[in-house]
Amino acid sequence: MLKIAAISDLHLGAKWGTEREEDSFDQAREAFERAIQLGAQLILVPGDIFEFRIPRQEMWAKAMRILSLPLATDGGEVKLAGTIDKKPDDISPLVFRGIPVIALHGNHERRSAGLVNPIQALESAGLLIHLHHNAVILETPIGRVAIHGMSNVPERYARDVLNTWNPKPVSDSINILMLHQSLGSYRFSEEERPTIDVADLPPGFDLYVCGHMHYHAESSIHGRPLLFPGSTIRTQLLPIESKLAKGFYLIKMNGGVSYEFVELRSPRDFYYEEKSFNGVEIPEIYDWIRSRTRDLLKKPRRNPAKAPIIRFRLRGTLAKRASRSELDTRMLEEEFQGKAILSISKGELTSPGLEAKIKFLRDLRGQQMSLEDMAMELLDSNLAEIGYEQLFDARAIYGLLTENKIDDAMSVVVEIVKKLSGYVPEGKENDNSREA
Ligand SMILES: [Mn+2]
Repeated sequence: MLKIAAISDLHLGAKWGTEREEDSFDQAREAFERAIQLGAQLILVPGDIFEFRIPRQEMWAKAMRILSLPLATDGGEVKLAGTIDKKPDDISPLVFRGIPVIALHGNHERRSAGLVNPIQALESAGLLIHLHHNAVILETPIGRVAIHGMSNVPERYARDVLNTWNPKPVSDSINILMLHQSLGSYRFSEEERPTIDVADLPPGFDLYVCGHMHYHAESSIHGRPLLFPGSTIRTQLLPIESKLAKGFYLIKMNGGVSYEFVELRSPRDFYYEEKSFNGVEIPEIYDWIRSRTRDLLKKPRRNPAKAPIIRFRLRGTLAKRASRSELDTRMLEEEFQGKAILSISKGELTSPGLEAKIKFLRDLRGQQMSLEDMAMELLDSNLAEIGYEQLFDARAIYGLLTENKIDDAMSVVVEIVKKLSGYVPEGKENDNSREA
């Protein structure tokens, strides 16, 4: 039997400089340690080991400690038997001293041709084998196993690149195909437009493993399993991530292929709360978030050692005079510091007054007016909004000002001010009107 761990999207260094900066490392370490404890003889990492294409030295140091764990474990059950389109000299013999790790670079690590990406740097250190449009053939206790890998390419080229590469299963071997792309409906986000569909994956492989998507999923294609291990860290805070555990796949090959999902214990608990308001005042939102957070904190926890993440997605409408910018999410975040990590999305809250104003501005722009006319329309609309009673003939004054007749405009204003203040020229004074 051969046991293979498929661990993906570790995103080491994600959330650096925040309360969550150790999370990616804690969870990656747990994944590697558990894979080793469970007897994995080979570890596959289909991309996004790092969050950044040029990680900080601090991240490198932590990452290399974790990635050296398999190397420091007694292995030697898997040997290199050959390569396809990969220079054997690129592979350090160190990789096979322990449990070999075979990795792709993901979209987070991708760099222009000619520049070294962090996965290639790790390969130089002998910590792993990097694949991109090539394959390694391994000698294992169950015979030969060929791992074929295509690292990440921009989605719009993915289909052409895959077709051009056109990987072929190696005969008399078990064949595994690894990618880091969105595949059809298995995509990283709704905005992505994948060009590869699951059905486009080339046939003849015994197992397909794909990184990039951040929640785990299992499917099949050409009658063989297709596994998406998902990320080990919470990054997107999608609703589905509040229901699915983080972890990795432990695959057993022995004639056939079987697998189980191993759940990690170190990820923070995650709650996703969505609420639609109707004409709500800002203090009511504060009260709701506070009481909901307190309720969630009373729930039994999977990981009591770390403060849970609570994402609030607020939608609907604010009260007429309220504005979204008045909603101080930072104040709430600080209020629960140490107890919960709040992530409050208010982008879908709208205020009716603001909406009307934006529509008005859009309409103005559509009318192709001169800048002056547009300014006048705006002034009229703003005056109407504050309930201005026609004391000034605003249009007349504005007209004078645009023609640079500042003195004329001033005398109109002075006349009105005189009237308002009850000013009467010298000599015509009336005693009663002077009391003020
Ligand atoms: Mn990723």
